[in-house]
Amino acid sequence: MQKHSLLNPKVLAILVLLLALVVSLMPFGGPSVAKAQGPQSEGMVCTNGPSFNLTSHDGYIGTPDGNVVYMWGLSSGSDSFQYPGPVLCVTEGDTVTVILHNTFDRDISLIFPGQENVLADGQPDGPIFSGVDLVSLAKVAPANGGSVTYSFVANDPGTFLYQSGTDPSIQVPMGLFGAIVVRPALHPDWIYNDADSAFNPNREYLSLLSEVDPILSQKMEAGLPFNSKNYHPRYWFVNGRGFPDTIAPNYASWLPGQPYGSLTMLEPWEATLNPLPAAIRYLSVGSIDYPFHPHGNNVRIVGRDGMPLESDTLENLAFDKYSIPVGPGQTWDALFSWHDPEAYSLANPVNVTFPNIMDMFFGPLFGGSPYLGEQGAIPVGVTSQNQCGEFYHIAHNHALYQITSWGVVMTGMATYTRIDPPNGCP
Ligand SMILES: [Cu+2]
Repeated sequence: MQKHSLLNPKVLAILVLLLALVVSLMPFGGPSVAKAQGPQSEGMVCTNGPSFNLTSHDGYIGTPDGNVVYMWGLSSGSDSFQYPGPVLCVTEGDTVTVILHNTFDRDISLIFPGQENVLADGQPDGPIFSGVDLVSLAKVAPANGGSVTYSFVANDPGTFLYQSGTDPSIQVPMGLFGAIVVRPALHPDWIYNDADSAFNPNREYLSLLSEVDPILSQKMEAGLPFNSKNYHPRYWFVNGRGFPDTIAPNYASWLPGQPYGSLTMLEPWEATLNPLPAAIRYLSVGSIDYPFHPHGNNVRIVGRDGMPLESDTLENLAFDKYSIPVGPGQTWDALFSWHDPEAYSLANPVNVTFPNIMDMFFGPLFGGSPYLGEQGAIPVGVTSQNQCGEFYHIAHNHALYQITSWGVVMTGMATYTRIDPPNGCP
């Protein structure tokens, strides 16, 4: 019921009020949010370089409306199909090598926006023409088993994309893309060579935003042509998953081709115990801007498109932003801290009278208390997946038709921020 009336302004207003209590109210029966069991359960998953073998695969992804969609993807080494491709992590100054292996019956290639002097098989790479017609933006790995070796020196720290340079209006939305993270050589826990971009290395996240037109996927699966004038995405993803799959752990067993979650986890900022923010690297391979925001919180933008926000005289030009309009092909590097300014607790209660427990609607992640680290009574029959009184807060694309999946609302390009009590979840 509530599911279908989310766009009703009255319901939205109520939702905002309830979010002020930082109560999760999303009505879904999705996967539980696993507590971090290790560095790979949540957070950005690095495939470490500087040498990579990427092989094209086709496969299927699950979408929140119960559909299964044919996709393409790039996988590291002998890994099976995945969407999106691996996050290639390298260090400033590395000579990065990417060997692309093509198993498809069409040529494919990769471009590396933001990287300079890219070589393909040892020669300067660039667009390839047949007469006046553009054939490819980069040297191709020929169809049916061909390969090509790209290399470049990763001179600049920051967040970058790699994506297909051949027939990109087809091959990018079909899934041939991924992220590159270049870490500063001397300060791997900074985003840039700037102390103001320092982050907590246990709290590093990536949100790679993408979209899928299932009709394009059907045409490719059937080997039929597709007219890009008819392109019409119906699915919107964070790290290749739609909500609520976005908040499932990395490598969730029921999402074999979609290995990356996007739940952001952090503890309240504290001057000595928890002074460093989380890092969130936003990227988009979509066709239009996505107004993505952490909902009720600002992030601090410290860089865009692999360039730190500073002047020629190294003046810090970082700024706070509520909605991050991640444009096609852009990357935005953000720092995120969660502050608990009123410090409400049982000893310092919120100065309102709470409704009777039976008059409230309880979401599956609400633990029965509005206070961080506390759990209270929940009505009989309500199941809570709350673990230790932690808070959940939505982060989503504010173009609300893009938090749908072929019409199913409150799915798609949305994920959660999880705030744990100051000492973590026991
Ligand atoms: Cu919002």
